[in-house]
Amino acid sequence: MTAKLTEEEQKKEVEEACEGLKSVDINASVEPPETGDDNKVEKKKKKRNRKKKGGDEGVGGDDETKEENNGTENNVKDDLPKDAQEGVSKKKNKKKKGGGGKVQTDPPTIPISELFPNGNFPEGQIMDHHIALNDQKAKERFTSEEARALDRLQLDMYKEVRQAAEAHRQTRQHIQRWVKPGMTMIDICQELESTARRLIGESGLDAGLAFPTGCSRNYVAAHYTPNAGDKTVLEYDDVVKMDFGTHIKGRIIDCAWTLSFNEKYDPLLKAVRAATEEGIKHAGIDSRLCDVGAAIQEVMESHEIELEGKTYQVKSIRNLNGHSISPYQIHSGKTVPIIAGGETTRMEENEFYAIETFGSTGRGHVYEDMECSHYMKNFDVGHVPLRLQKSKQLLNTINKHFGTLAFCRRWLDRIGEARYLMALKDLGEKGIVDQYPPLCDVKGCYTAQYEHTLLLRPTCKEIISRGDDY
Ligand SMILES: [Co+2]
Repeated sequence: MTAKLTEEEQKKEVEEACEGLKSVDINASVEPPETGDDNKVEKKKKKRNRKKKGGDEGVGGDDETKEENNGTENNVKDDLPKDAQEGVSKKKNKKKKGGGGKVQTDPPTIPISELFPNGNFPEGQIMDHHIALNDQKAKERFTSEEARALDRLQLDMYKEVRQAAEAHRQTRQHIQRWVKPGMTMIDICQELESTARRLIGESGLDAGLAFPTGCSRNYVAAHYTPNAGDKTVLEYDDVVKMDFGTHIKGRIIDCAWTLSFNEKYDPLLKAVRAATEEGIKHAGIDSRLCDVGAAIQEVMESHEIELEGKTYQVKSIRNLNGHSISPYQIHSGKTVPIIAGGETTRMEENEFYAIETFGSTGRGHVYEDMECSHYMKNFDVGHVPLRLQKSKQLLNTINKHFGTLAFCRRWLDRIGEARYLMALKDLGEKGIVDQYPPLCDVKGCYTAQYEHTLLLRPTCKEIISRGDDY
């Protein structure tokens, strides 16, 4: 999930979008679904898998690319064809036992807590904080005994968010194997959400989905999920941003990938994936947000894609960004730009960040359009007395089921709410519940997204949501 546009931004975007609309011609031909699986995958040559334990970093060229394996599947990494990945994940499932835990089924049905009964959920990818090579002081700080002690104190919290991450990984990898063109977006969301609910062990506000399943297609970059009655079908030529969240006790994993079947979009996906990796690399305690944004844009915009004979430079979508995350608060104050010129504010120890980047073949900015599906209580609004009975009742329901986490209309439907649109509007006008309509670039263009959640631990950064898929 990404940030809401401010009113000013929104106005500007609409004006700009209207003034300079260039129609982009595309042929959305639909191809038979059976060809949908054989995605070509580029080989990464520079992959190195140096195993490393503990926080004692050696000296050397690019410290940040070092990674520690979490003992499960991260050594397989991302450069296998889809079919091969399937084989890998089946093998992986067999060895994925945590102290006598159960073995996952295919499709996955067993809660992560039962796979790892000792609570030792897989650690994410471990990287060094981004520091200048000659900054010996910073290096010592991250390896000090004090830093290690602080790190150990937070193990219980690490376990919660790692459990959420494992539920995310297993859910998304199931969806990646299962999803096919021709399915409706509602079917896809229901499969994803019911799987995630089981794996996370949904339980009130203590464990569950952190926000609705974004499945924004093509020129829609974010915040689309179908409402009831939406008949939209996934097409072979679609480029879909699959963005969903899990949480344990409010510790949120916000993580997204781009789903496509037609190989012609691979250069776009590759650009955005590389840009997100660049953002991850530049994140760290004391990193300036503006430097992360500049590095992301540099990588993103060094890529091109040719579609129907026309070459596009991939653009960073300039009014979308990553963000810091706090308990039960998906966007907690700091934004991580994906273009140069951002704020000089620095990242700090113990912060969680969603590093997400969006690339586009369109104008490279988005505006709000189409029917709204995503909503969320304003985190900072306290108790507000309400007169309308229906608004009161709806707010009680929201408080009970979602608290300050984002939700969608389908989720109100499934807990038995009906005829709530007026009340939702009322809560919106009173500033209690904010709307998050779909965010769109120009019609006809294509947008892609990759996103990971990371934690700036005292000793290292942990890419908690990392998997062997991305
Ligand atoms: Co996000």
